[in-house]
Amino acid sequence: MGATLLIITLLIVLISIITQFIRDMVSVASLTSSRIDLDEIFQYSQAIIDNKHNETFDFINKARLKPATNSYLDAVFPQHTVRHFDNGTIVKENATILMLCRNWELPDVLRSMRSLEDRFNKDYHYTWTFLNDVDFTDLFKLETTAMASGDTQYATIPAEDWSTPWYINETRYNECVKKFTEDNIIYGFSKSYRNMCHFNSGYFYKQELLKNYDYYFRVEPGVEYFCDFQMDPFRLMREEKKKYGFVISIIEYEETIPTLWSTVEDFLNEYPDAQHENSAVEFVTNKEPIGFAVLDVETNSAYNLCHFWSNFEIGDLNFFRSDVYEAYFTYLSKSGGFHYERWGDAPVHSIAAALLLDMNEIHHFEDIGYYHNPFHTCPSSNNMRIGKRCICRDEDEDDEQPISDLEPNSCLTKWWKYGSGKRFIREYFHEEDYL
Ligand SMILES: Nc1nc2c(ncn2[C@@H]2O[C@H](COP(=O)(O)OP(=O)(O)OP(=O)(O)O)[C@@H](O)[C@H]2O)c(=O)[nH]1
Ligand SMILES: [Mg+2]
Repeated sequence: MGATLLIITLLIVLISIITQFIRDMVSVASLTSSRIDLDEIFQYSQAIIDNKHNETFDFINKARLKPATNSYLDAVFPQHTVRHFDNGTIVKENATILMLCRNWELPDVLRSMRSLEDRFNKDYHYTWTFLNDVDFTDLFKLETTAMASGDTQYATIPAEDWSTPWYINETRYNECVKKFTEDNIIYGFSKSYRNMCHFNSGYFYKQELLKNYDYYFRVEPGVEYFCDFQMDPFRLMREEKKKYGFVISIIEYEETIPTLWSTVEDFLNEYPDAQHENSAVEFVTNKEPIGFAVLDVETNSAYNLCHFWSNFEIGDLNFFRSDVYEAYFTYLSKSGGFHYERWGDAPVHSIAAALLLDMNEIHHFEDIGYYHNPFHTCPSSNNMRIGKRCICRDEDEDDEQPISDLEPNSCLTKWWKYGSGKRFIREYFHEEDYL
């Protein structure tokens, strides 16, 4: 009897050990397969999307924005960056990464480089071009060369491309700077900031080092890219015939540009053919609030203050080199507004892009997560965030001022409605290359 009981107990223990073992094996197997199976990750992310109330879709429906193909469900993300090879050599575009900066910004320069190299350039090795109004130090060159995965090149900007133009009246200039300083207008006190904006508006693309390139990717010190690129944005620019690319669009401080729009109107009167027949003029002039994201813009001109935040730009240098852009810049510069006021290169580039280009030549890189103090943006689709391994900033961080693309200070909804519409992720990944 005792022996039978012992045998039964042993059997039960044995069975439970075997059951546990089988359970463990099954869970290890599923864990292993989920680690290697991207499909499962995306099914999981899809479930999140399906279950979650999707405010973006609701918003688009409410606002009745332009219809577009909803291809979120079909998005496929490559495990690795998709690159073109020709005889074993990577095919790159005729492009460079461009940074205007100062020697003392070196730590932040390196931070930006590290981020962009990790997320994009380590797979391509595009050359970094550095510009400065004074000579770069040996230390700057040494450390940035070490950080770059490709070549680096450095230039000192010629004094005539940086300094105050001859047609600016020195006395009036000083008075204006004083007034802007007293009025506490952002960067109103700074002449070097004005030089920088003037240079970025009309001289960067004329620099010797850029002369042979078609595309540039503007980078500033201290920025961060949140997601793997997984594709070459320069290639997208060329293949899709894009001339200006942005990630964030917000409203400008009106007090920095009191006469910018009226000067643009004067320019258009003088050059009536300058404006493109399919321009995005509505994007920069329409003041109607859209949906629940009420943009409360009361301005003193027809300009609604929307601009592309130009610390991030991927652009076609040939657009800036065009006769029409040159005429536009020269007209604005001669009016004196860069100096007597404090026009930023952001509204100047943006108005040019919105008026002089076909709206379809402007591209919103909605798949690039990006931070430049104090704003940041991240792809709105969970699927995309996971697929591109984004590490987005926490929207609740109270020392930051997050820019959700549907916040009132964002102009993105205007871009969706009056620009070239909302794009969907399927367009970014050149699926035909790896499906
Ligand atoms: N070489 C040089 N670069 C400058 C100068 N002023 C600004 N820059 C660069 O021009 C770009 C824009 O200047 P920022 O100071 O970042 O201007 P911002 O982005 O409007 O403002 P914050 O980033 O908020 O300070 C950055 O890449 C700077 O490094 C200057 O006097 N000399
Ligand atoms: Mg900056």
